[in-house]
Amino acid sequence: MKIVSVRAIPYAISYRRPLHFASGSIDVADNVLVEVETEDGVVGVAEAPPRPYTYGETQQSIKAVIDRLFAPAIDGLSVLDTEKARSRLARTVGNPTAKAAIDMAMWDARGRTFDASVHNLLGGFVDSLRVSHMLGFAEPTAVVEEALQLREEMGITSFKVKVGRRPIRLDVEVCRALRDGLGDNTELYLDGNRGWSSSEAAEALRQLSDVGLSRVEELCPADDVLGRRWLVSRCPVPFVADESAPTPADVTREILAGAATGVSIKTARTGFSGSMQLSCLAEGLGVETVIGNQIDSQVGTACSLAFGASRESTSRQAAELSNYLDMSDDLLADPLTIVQGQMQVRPGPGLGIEIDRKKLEYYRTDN
Ligand code: MUC
Ligand code: MG
Repeated sequence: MKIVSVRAIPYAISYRRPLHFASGSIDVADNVLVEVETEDGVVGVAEAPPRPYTYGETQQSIKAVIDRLFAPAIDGLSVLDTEKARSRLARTVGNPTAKAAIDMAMWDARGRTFDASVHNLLGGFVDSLRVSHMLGFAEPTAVVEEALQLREEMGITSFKVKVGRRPIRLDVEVCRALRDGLGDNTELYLDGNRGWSSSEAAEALRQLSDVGLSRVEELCPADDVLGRRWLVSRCPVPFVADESAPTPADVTREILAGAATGVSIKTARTGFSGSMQLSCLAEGLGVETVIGNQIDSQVGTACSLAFGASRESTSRQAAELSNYLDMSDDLLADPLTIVQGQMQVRPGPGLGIEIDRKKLEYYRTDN
């Protein structure tokens, strides 16, 4: 079970259509596939998506920190030593997605070694999750068309709507059009990626009070300390902390300060070990969690799925699992599917996924 090699493989797969949101946009999945190999020849995989506008990482920085610091730090550990690995990686600040990918690849290798699924090793609560899809910025008719198509073809009935534009009317019109077009039996919630001020967000919530939103996320910056608390104290639905609370300390601070009343858990930034910590913390604090999407490929989505379905509290809400659908291709030999709005957990071993080696050779950018 001893780790003998850690490989960071950059690749690039374009999106068929870009996703635009208040803090940035994505038109290419320029991720880093991470492989952890043991002396027994077992290879665990996961991946790190660079999000410079959220975490300061780039594809080059992820590869460099893994090659230079993280691979030597965990060389020789067992794949069971995830806590030792976490402690050694924590000596380097930042780099959350690089750290998370190593943790998850170790878990995948652990599952493969014991012929057990990661999902079961983590708790194995349910076998599938309800899927929620993120809708990026576009004209109201185009957003409604996209949502209707996803509902008709895949049965998706939960949508996170990206907001945070100025003037707020642009987003209010999209939300109204969605509710009119989809009717009452479809979940809608918002994510502002810190785009509005607290007063703009309050005004948007006032204008949308009859639209039936189930929750909202990062409508204004957490650094707008008093404005954010003021907004959250007036918010009639859970206010989710996403990029403002990526660590247990951040979550504790934001929730106890009244700056959020829910937490987004993204395996892409906290891996399985850190996501477990966050989930237990949120349960202890008594706040709801949602499995978020770091605009993941199918590799990242398989990780979110394995974790989200493993615990009771994380499986209650629809999980953001579907934005890989906008990619022009992916790396899995056996693609993920969404049927009747649900995604089924892969039985394993490990994450239950295999990388298509020909595709990896084609899309990798380091050869
Ligand atoms: C989200 O929930 O904020 C936007 C950028 C990113 O990396 O993830 C998102 C989705
Ligand atoms: Mg978010």
